[in-house]
Amino acid sequence: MSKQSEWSDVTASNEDTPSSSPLPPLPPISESMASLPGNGATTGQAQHTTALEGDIAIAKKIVSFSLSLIMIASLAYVGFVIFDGAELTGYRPGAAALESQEIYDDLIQANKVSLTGAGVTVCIVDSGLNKDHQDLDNLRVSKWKDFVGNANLPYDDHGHGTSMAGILVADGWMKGIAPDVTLLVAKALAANGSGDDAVVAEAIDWCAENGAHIISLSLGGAPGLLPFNFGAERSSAQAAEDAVESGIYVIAAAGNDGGEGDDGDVATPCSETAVICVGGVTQSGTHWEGSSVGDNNGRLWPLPIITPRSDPHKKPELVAPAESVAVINKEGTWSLSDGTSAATVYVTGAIALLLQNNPELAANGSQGDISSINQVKQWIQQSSLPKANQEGHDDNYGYGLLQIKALIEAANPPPESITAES
Ligand SMILES: [Ca+2]
Ligand SMILES: [Ca+2]
Repeated sequence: MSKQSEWSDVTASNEDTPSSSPLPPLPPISESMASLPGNGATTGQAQHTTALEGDIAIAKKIVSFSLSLIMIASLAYVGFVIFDGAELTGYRPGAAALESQEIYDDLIQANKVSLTGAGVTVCIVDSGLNKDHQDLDNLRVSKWKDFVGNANLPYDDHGHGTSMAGILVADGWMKGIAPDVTLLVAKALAANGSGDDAVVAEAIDWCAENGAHIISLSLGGAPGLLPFNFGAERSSAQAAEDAVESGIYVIAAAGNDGGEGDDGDVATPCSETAVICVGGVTQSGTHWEGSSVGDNNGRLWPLPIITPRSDPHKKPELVAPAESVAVINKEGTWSLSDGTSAATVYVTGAIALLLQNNPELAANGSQGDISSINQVKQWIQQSSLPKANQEGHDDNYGYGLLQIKALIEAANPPPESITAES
């Protein structure tokens, strides 16, 4: 409801438009994905709005960056039903999902640390959460807020949020990266997987107000076209900046418009300086072709103006699993999913493990500040694994592939007497 009226506020700002005119229909998800620059045609839009109005509408639209909308026929990956004697005790994922989990855990060193994220509070802003999955049997959601429908109990009418949460906290066939975190869930994306930028901003603020150490954003929108905010509404970029200024880690997706159709930079809000922006890799560790490129030497045209970026804030900062990632789904089974959405949650999990090991790096209420985040980003730069022959930052591959053990070691160097011998 609120989303429709926000949408109409943008397009009805022309005073010639009678206030009683019907709202433009909300595009189905396939269309709003397609309307992201680089993802295809924007047929139809030009009939209703001027080019600038259309651009503004796009800039105010946030979508979940995952192709899990078209999750590979989940039933094919259920595998088989488990019988204990004659009794049905559950289902298990198919071989492809289990194999994918193992490959990626190995690739990012998730299997080389024994931390679980205990004591760390993570807030996921997405389409919600369906807790009924058997891999979430032990999950307790600490706080839930529905910015779309105002429901008191968690639900997920899209599925993206459930799949993303599973990468972090599943504890069954799927093993989340940090299953013991304290979980906050904000539903800001609607049943079609998209939402309004101002609503996402509200959700980010809620995460910060409710004690999040880390805010995980598997979503994004086209970069703002002008160097100021449209209207009086708060943007997700502003909310993310305020969160990092207070020492809260914000992890966000680079976007899935990689390749020829790329708009030339990562999405908002991951484009914000101190936000950690995550691109994607395949199971062989190569750049996933759908993962967005970062513009790090800056540009004046086309808008938006991008100022050159410097270490350790070049975009994307790093890459993580993004192709055929094994996820739980809201139907209660398992799927394989593509997208920088998934990659984002892997990095969220890694930072949660780091903060469990080094709680002094986490914001403590209002005590935190951005210096810890800048420090951790330097460690990300140092510890991530570059691709072959990579020198420095790569616009597609970032500083390299997430290496969880190496990241924690970078933050905890051995005593000097030992390093002196080596
Ligand atoms: Ca892009
Ligand atoms: Ca450039």
